[in-house]
Parts: sequence; structure tokens; C-alpha cells
Amino acid sequence: METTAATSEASTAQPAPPESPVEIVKSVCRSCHGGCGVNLHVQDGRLVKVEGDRASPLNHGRLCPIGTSTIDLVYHPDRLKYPLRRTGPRGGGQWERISWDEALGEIARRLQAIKDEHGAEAIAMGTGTGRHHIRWVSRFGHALGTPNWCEPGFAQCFHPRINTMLQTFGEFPVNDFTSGTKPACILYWGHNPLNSGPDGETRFVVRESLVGKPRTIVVDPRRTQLAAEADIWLQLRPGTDDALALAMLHVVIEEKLYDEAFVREWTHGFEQLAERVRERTPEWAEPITWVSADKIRAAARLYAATRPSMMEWGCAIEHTPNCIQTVRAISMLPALTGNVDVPGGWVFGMKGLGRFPSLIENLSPEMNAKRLGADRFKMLGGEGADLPAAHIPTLVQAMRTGKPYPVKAFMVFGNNTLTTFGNAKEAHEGLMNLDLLVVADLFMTPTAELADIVLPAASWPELDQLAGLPTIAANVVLAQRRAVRVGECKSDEEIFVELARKMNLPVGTEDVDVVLQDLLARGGSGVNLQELREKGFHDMPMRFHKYKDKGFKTPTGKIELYSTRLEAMGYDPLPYYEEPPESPLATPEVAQDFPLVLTSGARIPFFFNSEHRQIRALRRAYPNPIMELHPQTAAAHGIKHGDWVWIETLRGKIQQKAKVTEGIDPRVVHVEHGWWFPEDKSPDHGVWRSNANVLTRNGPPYDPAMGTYHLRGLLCRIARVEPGEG
Ligand SMILES: Nc1nc2c(c(=O)[nH]1)N[C@H]1C(S)=C(S)[C@@H](COP(=O)(O)OP(=O)(O)OC[C@H]3O[C@@H](n4cnc5c(=O)[nH]c(N)nc54)[C@H](O)[C@@H]3O)O[C@H]1N2
Ligand SMILES: Nc1nc2c(c(=O)[nH]1)N[C@H]1C(S)=C(S)[C@@H](COP(=O)(O)OP(=O)(O)OC[C@H]3O[C@@H](n4cnc5c(=O)[nH]c(N)nc54)[C@H](O)[C@@H]3O)O[C@H]1N2
Ligand code: SF4
Ligand SMILES: [Mo]
Repeated sequence: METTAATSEASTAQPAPPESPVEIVKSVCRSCHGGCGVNLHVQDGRLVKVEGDRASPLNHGRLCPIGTSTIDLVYHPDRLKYPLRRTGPRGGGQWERISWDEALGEIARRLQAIKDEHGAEAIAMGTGTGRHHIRWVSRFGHALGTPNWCEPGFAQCFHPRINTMLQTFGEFPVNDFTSGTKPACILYWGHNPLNSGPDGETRFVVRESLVGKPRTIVVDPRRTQLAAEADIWLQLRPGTDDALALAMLHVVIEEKLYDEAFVREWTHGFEQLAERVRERTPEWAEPITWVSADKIRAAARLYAATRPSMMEWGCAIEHTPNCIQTVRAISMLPALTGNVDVPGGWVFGMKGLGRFPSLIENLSPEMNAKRLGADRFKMLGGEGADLPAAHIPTLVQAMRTGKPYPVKAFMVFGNNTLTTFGNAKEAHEGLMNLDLLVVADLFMTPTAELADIVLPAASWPELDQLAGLPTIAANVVLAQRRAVRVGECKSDEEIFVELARKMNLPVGTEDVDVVLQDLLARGGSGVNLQELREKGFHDMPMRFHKYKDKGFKTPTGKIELYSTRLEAMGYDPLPYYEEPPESPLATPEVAQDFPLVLTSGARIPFFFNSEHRQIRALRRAYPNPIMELHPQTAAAHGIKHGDWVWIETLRGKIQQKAKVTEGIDPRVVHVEHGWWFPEDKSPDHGVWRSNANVLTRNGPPYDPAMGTYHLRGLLCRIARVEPGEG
């Protein structure tokens, strides 16, 4: 039975026999990065209703369309319910059911054989973004002895911000949504949190921050709802955020709009920064960014003059290969204007959870040095990383070519590789070349179809976990509870513990609850696991100006506008502009054939990355992949609203349905990411038809410190799909 996804306040309900008692389990939705409090109603061992918890500070009883569809997710007929072993050729779609014992036994045996023959580094771990189990993936890898784990968001999403902020500010700042002080100004930069609710905020607290009617500035190539309602909308050319940020810094410094006392006392390298941006005038930035110099000035003035102000930044600033310096430049706007660790502005969190035991200490220095990409990208895989990860393009290359050394096994826990890695065709080649591919997922995705063994993962109402949100800051600590069981599904956490035991690993074999208790005990919340589970959440009162006690946690004790740590790692200590590697300015010869600027991946409220396309209510609300183009561009190509359109780059071509809108520049096209069609025949499930990552690049140049590749601001051409084509 399906429920409608159209409202944000609804809960899902199914009729149940009146005589059975209903148990209510307090838990937390983890279908996105957020953590909306929920009451799970369980009757006869079955989830019968999921309602938002009105007491939760993160959602006050509300759920988004995805959370509202939880019952449809949990009991979807296509859920994987027991382990499967492939019987025919890789990707041939032939499977046999096996027991957990057989599955884990075979995985353990084959991993051990690969480790013995090629070394532990020949085994890579993979996962997806920000879920309950993300930290358990690297933990298991480290217990096994491999330094190679990866997540498609690590170099492309959130972690560039984390690592840059740790180097520059000493801590990771988040917005103060909970103290009650409303911001006077919010700058939304490459971020549309009304749709996305990322990084452990929920879209509900984000909405509430708008209640006090703050002034708003939006940096986005598309006219989103936020952009349409903004005081100032900077409609930039995709991929030129660095130039825009430098020009805004120029204005703030040149016109002395900064907080002089804060800058003097609490920042390092102001003079060098001033020198770096002296020539970066709005007039310099205008032809690069396509934003008028007047608007750039107006935005810088409004932002600097209106305090307290929040900086709401998103993954769009991490989808071009100058990502670390872009993040640094943008972060200097709150730094210069003193909007750091203040009520209603950027704050450092209360750290309700301890540091997750990643077991990285289990790796020798030699093994750490073998992490793919670590020698080049120190902010991703080396000393500049909070939790070092492997560089995905280098990993895919190691799978495809055996260089710099062979990677033979990939253990994927919650990632649909073919849809979310840049340059999906190369990722496919890599997967096809493996000796062992294991995929744990809720559904048989096009990636799982290529596996040797598929494991049925438990969805969030089926497992116990803790979350501290916002991510890293952890002002609110939440307990996720197992309320029901489906088939033979196991949580990722349990699978790792069982596999570690089966392989007799020296570490990583403790029960899940032992790890959780320790995590909570080492945080600053003061609650124990049982209390937390009874209430569902614990929010901690916020303290501000914490840096006044002991300074910022950087080598100079100040916010490092001039970064001594980047300098020590051999990177530029000051932010700079760099044109994206494929663009009308960088590659005019490519632009002759591919004249439009392509950006991808703006989030929609009905799906999380490549997920939820099989949930009927969500799919009914949003049936097709949509590309956006301007009416002039549409007319020039004979394209009408609703036509299917070919979008083609140097890498390949796909089709999505046209939304013709004035809200995008005539020179720019936007495509959605994550599309496949569960209803299409196996094994591909239509993954090559509309998948944005057929179009994207994973080649160099990368961000020199982070290894980031290019997903937004590429070059493309378009054509109408003619009847009978494609
Ligand atoms: N419902 C839902 N929620 C999600 C997700 C989801 O798929 N669905 N995904 C989750 C994930 S992994 C993440 S990282 C977050 C992402 O969420 P956000 O950080 O909000 O990022 P996006 O929605 O991808 O993009 C934000 C805006 O960037 C604009 N944009 C495109 N190119 C550029 C550019 O070059 N520069 C600038 N300044 N803007 C650009 C887009 O038009 C878009 O409106 O959301 C998370 N939450
Ligand atoms: N072109 C383009 N590409 C992008 C982006 C873009 O904007 N444009 N965005 C990038 C970003 S920011 C990110 S973070 C990545 C996101 O990439 P990922 O986070 O890897 O997202 P998915 O590939 O959708 O993989 C999630 C998979 O996990 C499964 N799953 C859900 N819950 C569980 C669970 O509890 N256990 C297990 N084992 N599996 C589970 C889902 O069914 C799904 O198959 O994509 C990146 N790719
Ligand atoms: S915003 Fe995220 S956590 Fe909240 S209901 Fe939606 S999917 Fe669940
Ligand atoms: Mo992401």
C-alpha cells in the first residue's frame, strides 16, 4: 500500500487489527544526512506508522516526502532479503540464495587470499555519503589492514570543507540554528537547503531560520526559490565561485567593511590576503563570473553590514578542481566580518559524541603511505585530512590498469557506484575488472548487479546507531533504534563485526553497543545510552566565543587567512582563482563543438542521490529526470518544454526531459544526477540512459590538495531526441 508524498506534515499509516498493542519506539530518520526525530509505531512486529517527533529540536514533528515514505521503503517488494551469490558471468543477472554463514565465509576466504597474494592494499572499501554506518566502513578497512577506503563525496562534498576548516579555523563551523538568536543576514552559497537538508542540518531548522525575515544573498546559477526571494541573487557562471569570492573579499577589504578589532586580534595573514586580492576587483571578476561588478559590490556590502550573518554553503563549491581555495576564500567572509562563534552566525559545536574509533592506528606508517593518492593529495589522504581516504580516480585506475598497484577487491556498503562516481563508464570498467566485488545494499542496484556476492542491508528502522548532528559539531545527540526486522537483513555495523570475527582480525570485533556506549561516554553530552534511547535525542545548550579561552586550534592560535599548514604541506597559503579545466575560457577549442556550460546534481526533495526511484509515491510525484534550459536556447535547438533532450559531452551522451525556464542563463544547462530506472530490465536498469555521470570527468587536473574532480561547469551540447531515437 502506498501513501502520498505530497505533503511535508503527513505521517504514513496502515490499518491494523485493533486488538494488538502498539509499541512506540523513539528513533531518528537517517534517509538523508539529517536526523529528524520519529516515533515508530510497531504492531505485531511490523512498522505500521511513522510520525515525526514533535519534541525533536530538528524537525518539531515534521517529515519530508522521503521520511514520509519510510514504510514503503522498509516493506518494498524489491528489498534484498537474503544474501545472494552470482552463478553466471559478472553482470549476467543469475543468482542463487545462500546463507549468511556461507556468504561471510566465502567473503572472508576470498579476502584473505587476495591479502596473502597482493597485500591488504589490494582490497578497497567503498561507501556512500553521511549515513549511519559511514565511519564503520573505514573502521573495518583499517582492521583488515587496508588504507584504501573511499566515498564519492569525500573529495567532492563536505570533507573539503571539513579539512579546510580544520586547517584554517582549527574547527568546523556550522550555523547556529538552535540558540534562538535569528540571523540578520544569510548568504546561501552553492547550496539549496530547502531541498537538500544536508550535513546534519534538517531542512526544517533551515526554514525556521528564515522566519525572522533576514536579508538573503544567493549564489546560484539557477533561480531556486531562495534565489527568487533573495535580496540579491548572484547568478554566476558555474565553476567560477573562486573568482566571485575573491572579488567580494576585495570589496570588504578595500572599503574597510571588516570587523577591525576581530581581524587584528583573531586572524593571521590579513596583510598578505589584502595584497592577494588587491587586483581582484569586481570589474576583473565580471567577465569571468558573468555577474555584474555592481551586484558583486552590493552583495559584499550587504553581507558585511548586516550582522549576525550565517554562511550556508553547499557542495556546489566542491565540484570543481580548485575546491580547497574556493572554500578558503568563501570562509574568509565570515572570518573578516567577525561572524564566527557568535549567536545567529557561524558556531563551533558542542561535540556531544567522542571521536569515532576509526582504528587507523592499526595501519603501519608504510601502509598509510600506500593509500591511493596520499602522496599527492594530502588534504584527502594524508596529514591534512581529518579521516584520510583514497582518491577515487586513482582507485578506479588501479582497478582498470593495475597501476600504481592492483586493486582486486571492492567491498561496497551503500554506494551505487555507477551513478555517483564521476565518469561512470570508467568506473564500470574498473568494477568489471575486479576479482571480488561485494555489495551491501537495500536494493539490487545496477552496481549490485555486477557483484559476486550481494548482502541485504537493514534500513534505518531496522538498526541501532548514534548520530551527533550537525555532523562533526554534534550539538544534538540522537539514538537510532531497531524497531523491526525484514527478511534476513543485517545492519552494516553487524556485518562488519561478524566479518571481523570470521576473519580473526586483531581489532574491530567488539559488539556494536560496546562501541556506541564508548562513543557517547567520550563526548560532552553527559547522558548514557539508555537515557538517550528512551528520549531519542539530547540537545546541548550552546556556548559562544569559545576561542577566547584558548585561541583557535591552529598553529598561530588564530584564524589563518594565510595558512601555515597549507604552506607546510607545499600548497599555496593564500586563495587564488583558477579557471575550471574544461570551460569556454580554458578550452575554447572544445567550446566550439560543445558550446553550453553544463552543471549537474541540484537536489530534489523526492530522492536522495540515486535512491528512491522505486518508491511509487515518490516516483509518481517526480517521474522523470529533468534538464533545465533557457527559452532562447530551447528555441535555437527546436526544443519544447517536456521534450526529451540529448545532452552530450566529450565523455558520452544521455537524455533527460526539458524544463524550459527563464531561471537559467541561456548559455547554461543543468542536468539531474543519480538517475537509473529500477523498473527497466536487469542488469543495467537503464543506468546509461539518463545518468549525469556519463557526462562528467574524472581526469586531471585535480585540486592539488584534495584531488577533487570536475562535476559542475563542464562543456556540453544538446539536441532534441527525435521520435524513434534512443
Ligand atoms: N532530498 C535530497 N537531499 C539531499 C540529497 C539528495 O539527493 N536529495 N543529497 C545530499 C547530498 S550528498 C548533498 S552533498 C547535499 C547537497 O545539497 P546542496 O549543498 O544544497 O547542493 P545542491 O542541491 O546539489 O546544489 C545547490 C545549488 O548549487 C547550484 N549550482 C550548480 N552549479 C553551481 C556552481 O558552479 N556554483 C554555485 N555557486 N552553485 C551551483 C545548483 O543550481 C543548486 O541550486 O544534499 C544532501 N541532501
Ligand atoms: N554528476 C554528479 N555526481 C555526483 C554529485 C553531483 O552533484 N553531480 N554529487 C556527489 C555527492 S555530493 C555525493 S555525496 C555522492 C553521493 O553518492 P552516494 O552517497 O554513494 O549515493 P548513491 O550512489 O545513491 O548510493 C547510496 C546507496 O546506498 C544504499 N543504501 C541506503 N541505505 C543503506 C544502508 O543503510 N546500508 C547500505 N549498505 N546501503 C544503503 C542505497 O540503496 C543506494 O544504492 O554523489 C556524488 N556524485
Ligand atoms: S529531512 Fe532527512 S531525516 Fe528528515 S524526514 Fe526527510 S529524509 Fe528523513
Ligand atoms: Mo554529498
